[in-house]
Amino acid sequence: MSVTGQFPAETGATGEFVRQKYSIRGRITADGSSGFPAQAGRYHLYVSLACPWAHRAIIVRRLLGLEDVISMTVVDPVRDERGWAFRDGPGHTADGVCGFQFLSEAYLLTDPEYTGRYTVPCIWDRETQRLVTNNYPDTTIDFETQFGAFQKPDAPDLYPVALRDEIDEVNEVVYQDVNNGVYRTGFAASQEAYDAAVHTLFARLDGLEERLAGQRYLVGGQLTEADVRLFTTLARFDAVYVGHFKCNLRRLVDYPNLWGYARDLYQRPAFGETVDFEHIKRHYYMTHDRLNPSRIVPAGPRVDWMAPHGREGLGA
Ligand SMILES: N[C@@H](CCC(=O)N[C@@H](CS)C(=O)NCC(=O)O)C(=O)O
Repeated sequence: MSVTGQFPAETGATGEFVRQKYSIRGRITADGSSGFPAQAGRYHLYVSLACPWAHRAIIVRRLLGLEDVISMTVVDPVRDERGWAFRDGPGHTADGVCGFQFLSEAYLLTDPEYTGRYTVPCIWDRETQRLVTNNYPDTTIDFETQFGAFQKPDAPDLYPVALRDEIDEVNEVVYQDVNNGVYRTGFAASQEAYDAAVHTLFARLDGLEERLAGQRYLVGGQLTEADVRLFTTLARFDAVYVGHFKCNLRRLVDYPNLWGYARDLYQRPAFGETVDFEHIKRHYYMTHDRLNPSRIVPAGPRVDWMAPHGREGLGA
């Protein structure tokens, strides 16, 4: 079994990991002006519980109470050269919506000429029988800003107008250095590319550690989209990135503030109950053959995510 395209198609001239550009970029809008109006029961989210980009959408859907509005299917965490597949198993199921066996079917029905990767998360439209988007940064923003009429009454405002500029700024550096930084480190194909990526990653984590010393959340005094985006990488850090991706200057548990912050979020159902360490570990260790040819999944780490975090009193 091998993973298509990871090497060398996603490797640049000096061995650096280059992420593919997103290719399906429809938007769902409250007023329907984009051609995809926000409606209950119309859209279906395909996710992997292992994938940090998909995990954002799962958390936001839950935080906003959109579970009955946007349905969801979880893929088998282990991916082979055919791409993500739907099967019944622990924490994942066959595709009850379209009866797809592979996620590729959704992409090829949308565009028979599609040549990109078949990625999660992506959103299927029952009405037009096509994918609306696989562009994950838009997905959570659309749930937050376009599905207002369908959110639960006490849903948090994760993308408040007054904080958007700061959230966007934080998201950009967190994306470059942390969310994608762990992939740049893990998939580096030269020592030089690895060295550059790993030091950039940890310099940014050091900065975030300082930022979170006196404030509970990344931006403003409230939970926002920025916290969701950082969390999904932190949740995977010690379980897979430290070992499998060689992000090992420090572990998450070595950063008192970041570790407390991650536990503070984890201890809320939308975060903790959507983390599946079995899917996470099985996916990374069993899918990237080049990095782990034995496909052995490690037992640890043993970490207490429910330990008190003591961050309740921190302000903005
Ligand atoms: N769509 C985005 C991010 C989503 C993404 O990378 N998802 C991964 C899982 S974490 C995936 O579905 N990969 C499938 C593949 O590469 O074949 C991208 O292309 O960079």
